[in-house]
This record gives sequence, structure tokens and C-alpha cells, in this order.
Amino acid sequence: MRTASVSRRTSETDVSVKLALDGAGKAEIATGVGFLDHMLDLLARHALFDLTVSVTGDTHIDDHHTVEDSAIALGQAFAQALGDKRGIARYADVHLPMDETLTRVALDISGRPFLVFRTAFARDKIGTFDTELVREWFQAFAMNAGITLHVETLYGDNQHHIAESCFKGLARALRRAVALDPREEGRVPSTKGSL
Ligand SMILES: [Mn+2]
Repeated sequence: MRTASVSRRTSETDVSVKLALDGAGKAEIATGVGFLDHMLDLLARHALFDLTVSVTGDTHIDDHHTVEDSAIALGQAFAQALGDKRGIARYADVHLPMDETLTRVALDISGRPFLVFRTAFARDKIGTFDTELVREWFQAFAMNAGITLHVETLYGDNQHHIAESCFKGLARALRRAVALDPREEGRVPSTKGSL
């Protein structure tokens, strides 16, 4: 079973994550940040991961620590659940439309963390959520999941759609990249023999 649990406690946040890669898209998300809950809910649904995320964070300051630390814990859980990456498709890319917005996500489950994030927000807030935290989330997730992740919003106007297209694009790309390819016959998909 490709599952993992991660608990991570600091003076700023207390995070617990449970992840099953071969799930049905069931999510129980309670981070204390409504917009982040919405993004993680649709991430689980579109990746077909079963995902539980609970955070008690210092949101009286702002949402930064809760967003970053939950992404660190989810990235760690993802890497743990994948294990030695035997048999996976490894690469995937998606163009994710959401009404007027189009975002491209390409990723490699490489073990070499890297983020290219070419998505700009014209406004600082979506409701009470700071739009700059979208990039923070992707950075923390990519570094801790150990994936090479390229996100580019090709065009778009609505800030909610732009953020949501990034998370949905990631979800759909992860769903394909973690899928087991029967032609790999359980081998690690690299000429080096490990990822
Ligand atoms: Mn939405």
C-alpha cells in the first residue's frame, strides 16, 4: 500500500497529514485557512488521493506558516508513500483550463527538487488569502516531495481561477505520474537504477 503519515510540530504550527496515493479522492481537510482547504480538497479529488490534513497554526499572525508547513508535511508524506518509485510512470504534463484561464503543469518524480513557477497574480488577495502564498505552497511541496515541477499560467484573469488551475493541474499531473505502468514490470524508471 502506498500510504504515509507525517506529523510535524513547531512553535508556529502543528500539522498532521495522512496520504494514500491509490485512493478515491476522499479528503478531510481542516487547516484553519479556508482557501487552502478548498485547494487541498480539489487536489485530493483530482489526484484521486485519499488525504487528511489537520493544522493548528498561528493564523492570528497570518496564513504564511500554515500554508508553508502543511505543504512541507504533504511533500514529505508524498515522498514516503512513493517509496523507491518502482513501476511508476514518473513524468506527466497537463494543460488545465478553468474558464478563461489556462495553466500548464509538467513534472518529473525525479528525486531532484526544483520549481519553476511562472504564474503571476494581478491582485494581492483572494478573499482574505494572500496570493503570494500560492507560490510558497508549491515551493515547499516540490522541495519536500523531491519532484521537478514546472507551473506556468499561459493566460487568465480571475485570481481564484488562476490559483485553482495550478492546484488542479498539479493534481492531474501527479495522478498520471504516480500511476503504475505495467510495462515497467516493477522496475525503477531510470537508467541509473534509482530515483
Ligand atoms: Mn474554486
